[in-house]
Amino acid sequence: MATSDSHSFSARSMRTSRLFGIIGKLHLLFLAALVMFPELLLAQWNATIGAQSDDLGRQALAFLPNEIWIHVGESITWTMAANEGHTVTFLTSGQIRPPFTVECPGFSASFATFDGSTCATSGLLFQGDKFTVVFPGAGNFKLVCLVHSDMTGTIHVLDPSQSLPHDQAFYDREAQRESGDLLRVEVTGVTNHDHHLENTVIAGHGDTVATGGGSDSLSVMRFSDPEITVHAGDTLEWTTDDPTTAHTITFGPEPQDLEDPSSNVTVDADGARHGVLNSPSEAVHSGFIQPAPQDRTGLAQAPSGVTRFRVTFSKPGIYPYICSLHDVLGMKGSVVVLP
Ligand SMILES: [Cu+2]
Repeated sequence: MATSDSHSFSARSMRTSRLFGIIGKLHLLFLAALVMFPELLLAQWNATIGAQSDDLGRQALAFLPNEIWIHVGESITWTMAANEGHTVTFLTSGQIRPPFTVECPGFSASFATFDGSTCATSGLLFQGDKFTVVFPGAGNFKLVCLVHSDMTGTIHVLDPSQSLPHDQAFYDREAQRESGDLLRVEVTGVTNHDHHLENTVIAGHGDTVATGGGSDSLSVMRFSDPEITVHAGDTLEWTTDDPTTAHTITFGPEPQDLEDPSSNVTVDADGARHGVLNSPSEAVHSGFIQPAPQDRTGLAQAPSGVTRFRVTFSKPGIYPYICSLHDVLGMKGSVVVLP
């Protein structure tokens, strides 16, 4: 017993000393490489993605900051700071924007290289996730989130002969300032008291803010009147006031297909979707309620968005509902239907 123990101990210590020898040589090789190729000591920049209020209801949909100047060969690591999912995506010039579920060719887990020739994207990132992109060539590159169309930025990759205008401390301060400004944006109509119409709920509010690097937006992931009372036979209308973010009004279990309305939804003459519920156990799903995207000269115009969903309640009861995209952020409500 004792013999085999001491034998395995000496074998282990020999292996350990050999391992240290190898590490020592690698260390020397690394130092030699730094002397010969000083560009290996390149700066590594940091930025954050998203910011949110403590109750998760206010989501800053933004790269913070959304404009960064770096040198060729350097990298930027983005860290997710919000529960709403985002992507870090660099499309090639003129590339058709793909849905975030499709990703672009070159999809990477936590690291990508982008020089403008092949698109690079992360998958859907959540709170705490990190994604690093290395930029081996000079250029001015547009940064986008494939989930949120008003969430863009610019990375200026300069030749080492050019001086950089800012340091990391500046970007850290800028990220703080921009996220604070976004989360404090005053959004009108957040409470239903601002609305003169009866039986209406605002399903999401938002605002878009521009910077020199691109655009940021704020979305309030809440229903304006989360507990509303109506009478049997009444029709309640949900309207979105968010310029970009989609929401749903979903009674019953969350469907597989979130984008399209459930088969029991009809379309009113004015284009609004409409469902009828005869008991709290029935299900109806609005599909995405979202305004039309901004149009661009020279391209086919986008169709009008579907921004309203109506539900007629024929029987009394308590009808809970969610936004199936943002229920995890607390976007839920209920309708109390009195006789
Ligand atoms: Cu929502």
